[in-house]
Amino acid sequence: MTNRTFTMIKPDATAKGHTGAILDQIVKAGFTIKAMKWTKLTPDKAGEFYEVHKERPFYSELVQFMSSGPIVAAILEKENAVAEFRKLIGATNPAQADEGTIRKNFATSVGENAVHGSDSDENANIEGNFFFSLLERF
Ligand code: FUP
Repeated sequence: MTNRTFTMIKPDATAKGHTGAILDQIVKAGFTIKAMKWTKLTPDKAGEFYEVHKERPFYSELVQFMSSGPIVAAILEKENAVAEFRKLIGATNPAQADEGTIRKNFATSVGENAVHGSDSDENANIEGNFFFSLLERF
């Protein structure tokens, strides 16, 4: 699984009409789309996805935000995908993100930071399985 990662284009970015531009940047960076869907998380599903952050002070705000509008969920493939994609999206806080990264280009704050990218191969697998059945990935 080391060549796959999982991403979401978050509600702030879909609401602002950045979906196409973000997908274009991802594909131009050499990632292949192996699964993709336009969907919306319920608060319960968002809470489940971010369960690991349950004790953090920003958890309820995060759950509220991530269920506030549509998202794009996708499984991406590239050699060394997890690390390469983290590099492409930039730091969690867009103010600290490098020039040209997706978060520098499209995010507005730590909370509303345009995209998610898995932080390990193990989580990429878990997160991909959260959204996609075997019939929905290629
Ligand atoms: P990242 O892996 O870069 O998405 O960042 P984290 O796993 O540290 O955080 C997950 C999500 O929690 C972030 F995308 C946004 C949210 N968050 C906040 O809202 N406030 C914080 O201080 C840190 C994270």
